[in-house]
Amino acid sequence: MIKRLLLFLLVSICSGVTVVSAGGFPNYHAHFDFIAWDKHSVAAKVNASQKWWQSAAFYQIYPRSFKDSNGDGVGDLKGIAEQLPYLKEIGIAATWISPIYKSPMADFGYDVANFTDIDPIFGTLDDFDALIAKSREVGVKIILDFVPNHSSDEHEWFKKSAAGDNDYKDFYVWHPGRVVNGTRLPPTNWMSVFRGSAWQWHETRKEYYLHQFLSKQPDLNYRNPKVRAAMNDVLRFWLRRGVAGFRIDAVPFAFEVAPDTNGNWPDEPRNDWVVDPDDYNYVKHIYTVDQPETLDLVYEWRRVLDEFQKANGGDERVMLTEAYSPIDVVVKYYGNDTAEGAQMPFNFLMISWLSNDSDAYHFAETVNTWLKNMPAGRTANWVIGNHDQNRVGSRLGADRIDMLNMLTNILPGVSISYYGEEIGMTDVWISWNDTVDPSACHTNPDIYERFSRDPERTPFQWNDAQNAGFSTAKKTWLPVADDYKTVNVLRERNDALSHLNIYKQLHSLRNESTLRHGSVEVKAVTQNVLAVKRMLLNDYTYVLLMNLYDSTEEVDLKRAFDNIPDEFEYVIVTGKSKAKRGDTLKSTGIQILPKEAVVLRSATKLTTTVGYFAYYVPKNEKN
Ligand SMILES: *[C@@H]1O[C@H](CO)[C@@H](O)[C@H](O)[C@H]1NC(C)=O
Ligand SMILES: *[C@@H]1O[C@H](CO)[C@@H](O)[C@H](O)[C@H]1NC(C)=O
Ligand SMILES: *[C@@H]1O[C@H](CO)[C@@H](O)[C@H](O)[C@H]1NC(C)=O
Ligand SMILES: *[C@@H]1O[C@H](CO)[C@@H](O)[C@H](O)[C@H]1NC(C)=O
Ligand SMILES: *[C@@H]1O[C@H](CO)[C@@H](O)[C@H](O)[C@H]1NC(C)=O
Ligand SMILES: *[C@@H]1O[C@H](CO)[C@@H](O)[C@H](O)[C@H]1NC(C)=O
Ligand SMILES: *[C@@H]1O[C@H](CO)[C@@H](O)[C@H](O)[C@H]1NC(C)=O
Ligand SMILES: CC(=O)N[C@H]1CO[C@H](CO)[C@@H](O)[C@@H]1O
Ligand SMILES: [Ca+2]
Ligand SMILES: [Ca+2]
Repeated sequence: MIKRLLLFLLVSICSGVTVVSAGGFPNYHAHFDFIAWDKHSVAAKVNASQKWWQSAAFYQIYPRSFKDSNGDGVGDLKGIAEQLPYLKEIGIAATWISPIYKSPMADFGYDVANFTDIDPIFGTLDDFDALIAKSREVGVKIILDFVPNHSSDEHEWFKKSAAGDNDYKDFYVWHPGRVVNGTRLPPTNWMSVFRGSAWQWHETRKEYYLHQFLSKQPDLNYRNPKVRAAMNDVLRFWLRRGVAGFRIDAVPFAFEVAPDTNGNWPDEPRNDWVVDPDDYNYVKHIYTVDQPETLDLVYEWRRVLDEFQKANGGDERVMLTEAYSPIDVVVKYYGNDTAEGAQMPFNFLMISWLSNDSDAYHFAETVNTWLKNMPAGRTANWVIGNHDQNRVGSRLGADRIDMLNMLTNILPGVSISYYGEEIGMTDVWISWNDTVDPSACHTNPDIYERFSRDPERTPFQWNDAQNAGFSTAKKTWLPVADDYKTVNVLRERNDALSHLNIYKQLHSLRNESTLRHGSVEVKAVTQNVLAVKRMLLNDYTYVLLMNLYDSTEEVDLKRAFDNIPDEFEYVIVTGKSKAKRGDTLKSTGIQILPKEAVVLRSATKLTTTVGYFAYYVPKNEKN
């Protein structure tokens, strides 16, 4: 998703928000279906047989930047295989890898020329098989990025479609265009996400084809059952090779509105506030995103995964779907009463709603909105960064990296990290000359920084050697951050309070039964302090406290929450704390220093369900 698009969607997302009252956490249990509030039979609700992914930690690898094994300055599959033990070390269950398919790289792999082959820059199918073998040995699952909306114009399907080959004629979205006053014009006013018309004239076929992204990325025609079958076969190809599932790219763009009986589409209405006629938001995207047919498609892919598992056994295969759509649309991707969808429709609220001046009320509202809107029996997920967003340390503050890692890992459900978040990597300024991201290169030196995604895609920082240990090349595909001598894995392993060690502590804590099965309550205890309470009957209570600002705050947990034990112990502290791990404290009069974040564990186990509120039950799904 390019940033411009995100900004627009933000407006529509934000307009529907209900604000959580400042006077305390409202009594939501009537709306929270997934949270069974039943104080008489709480214990019976703990179901220890969670599926492997339901409280797992996921990690996104941007393959060009993770590890280069052959010194050409670009990361590759052998590099990833070599470093899988690192992911195991930090507690990752599965990693999703941005596209590695054969591609002319007009959009760094999001323009696929062969969905069932590996691009030589990343290696070969044999290297992929070796990666899977290694992943089984190490115990970190591999998830691939699936790019269904479009192929490259260099894909065989497109070449055949353009040549009018009968079998492929309708694989893409074609139209002869409109003739107005003797001039040929595109069929509609639809816009490309990367500026300009979404229609490109094709000289051979003498028709326009649709491209919601670059003109080198023609949209596949999902109204053609042959296209759906061909893409289902792509999923099966990788399932047979051993992947644990797919992250699905740009889902909302899969369908456009159906054409009328004459084969024509309607124009989209104008957005009056946009004057630049090449801007994606010049029109309102009512016919080109979030069409209702998209849900069927997602459910169909899930059936492909489930059928494969039924036939071949093994752990449940998973789907993560990317959609920066309004929350009522996003949660539908989970499925409905009769059809299963994605186990993890990405929760982008922390990316879309939070800024560096968000206060604790705003944080609480962001978290609770997801919990409140998630359908019954589903599992939450928490994302703070990806390859399309400025890094979380740059967006929300470098001195808040630890507290944000704490938040995504103490909340119930799945945590998803973007490579580098665990060591505190921040955006790297990239000069116009070094800029390679097409969404920036299509602009000009004065404005490219607003569009560039290069700053969040720089090489991973392994150690303080040349190119941060990423590559032995003279020049890497993007420059390495200047801070690599201090921000790197090797140094942080040896520093007890480094970002990396705090991240590792969080990931071992996630396996505690309270954090896997316990209830959750999230609230602002003051304007600056966010608190997350996790509790489970017959087990320890955990509390995360994070002070977002530079004041020193005093917190009384007994006033903030019901049923709080008298004594706690610090289980995770950061470099901002005076307290040490293992220090004990009373639950009243807790001092929280500027930007301090701590995880506390009660000294005693919970024996009563008084105030037992917001019980989170990640139910197993139907088989
Ligand atoms: C836990 O889930 C499994 C699988 O769905 C089910 O068979 C079992 O009965 C559940 N146990 C409890 C205590 O609900
Ligand atoms: C795509 O790659 C596969 C290798 O998995 C190869 O067999 C096939 O011929 C390729 N398809 C095209 C259209 O090039
Ligand atoms: C077509 O020509 C007519 C008459 O000259 C003019 O009024 C109209 O605006 C033109 N339409 C377009 C789309 O240029
Ligand atoms: C679930 O979604 C499918 C596909 O959109 C639809 O056919 C079915 O009617 C839906 N079921 C319910 C209960 O809404
Ligand atoms: C947020 O970021 C802006 C721009 O970088 C900066 O001016 C501002 O001081 C920051 N605010 C906080 C609360 O850190
Ligand atoms: C960018 O490249 C141009 C042309 O190669 C060169 O003249 C200019 O000095 C370079 N600018 C920087 C900041 O490196
Ligand atoms: C998590 O806890 C279970 C038992 O509660 C144990 O079998 C498993 O090995 C633990 N996993 C990790 C990664 O510590
Ligand atoms: C949401 C989104 O745009 N994701 C990817 C979709 O495809 C485009 C074009 O290939 C990529 O640039 C995006 O990263
Ligand atoms: Ca390489
Ligand atoms: Ca499409």
